[in-house]
Amino acid sequence: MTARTSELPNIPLIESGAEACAALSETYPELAETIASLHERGFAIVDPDFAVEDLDAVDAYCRKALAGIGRIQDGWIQEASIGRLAVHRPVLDLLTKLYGRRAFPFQTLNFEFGTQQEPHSDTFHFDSTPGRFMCGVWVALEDISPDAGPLVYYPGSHKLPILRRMEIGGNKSYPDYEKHIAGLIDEHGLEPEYGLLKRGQALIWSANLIHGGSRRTNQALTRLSQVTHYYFEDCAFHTPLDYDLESGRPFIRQPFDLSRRKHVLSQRKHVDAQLSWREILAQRWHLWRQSPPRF
Ligand SMILES: O=C(O)CCC(=O)C(=O)O
Repeated sequence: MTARTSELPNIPLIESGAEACAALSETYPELAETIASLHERGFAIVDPDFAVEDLDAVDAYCRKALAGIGRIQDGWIQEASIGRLAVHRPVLDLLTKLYGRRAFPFQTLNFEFGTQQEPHSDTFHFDSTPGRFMCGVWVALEDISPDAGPLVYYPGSHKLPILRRMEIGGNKSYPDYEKHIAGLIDEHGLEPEYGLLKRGQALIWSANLIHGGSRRTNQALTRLSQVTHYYFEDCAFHTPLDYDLESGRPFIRQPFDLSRRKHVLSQRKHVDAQLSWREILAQRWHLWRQSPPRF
């Protein structure tokens, strides 16, 4: 994306009004269905045409490395094929068109089995200023069985206001947050849908879409998957769970852009806070020492 920063949208294009989405569909008619689904329902299922060799390599790595662990965060630091799925050009280009800012991956998670994670929104874990410039891309590494605890999500929930920590009593624990989300699902009569994706398909979810892992009814079934979390250029990036509630200091992040292989500082023009130089350098040194492979 070559737009000057002053021309970048302050709301993701797909989360802007119906008119902006209609204009986006006119520009990219081949994406009309994806645009409509993300705008109205907060998710879209796409087939990004990943290389079969990459799917095979991630699948093989997960079966070996995840045995007995179940989950690995930032596996791209060890395994190049995980990084290749995260930086897959068609995904980056698609997200950039949909959001109006350049997308970059900053975290990967790989799972062997269904997570059975309670419903939550990513905005509680990874927030941005301007808001909603974050999304998740969930990739099926095998055909997903309804008995393997598929991803569950609540269409339309992305339109709810972003929940702030103070609204659930500030320092309360994560289970209090989960209870609050369960209450919202009841209050708004949100109906679940399940991610029964085929191998190689991907589900994009909006930052505020409520999602989680449904119950595994067959414990023997694997549910190999990769989630990549994306941020967008020229924002401030923060972690609501780490806010210092007493001082009101937002916890500013320095995400690592896997596609350009460099750390990205939060833009001070959005949030007047920054990590200290010691923190910035310590994070860079920590990653450098692990010498991630090229992908
Ligand atoms: O794969 C799942 O079951 C849930 C993953 C998830 O919620 C996340 O990565 O935010």
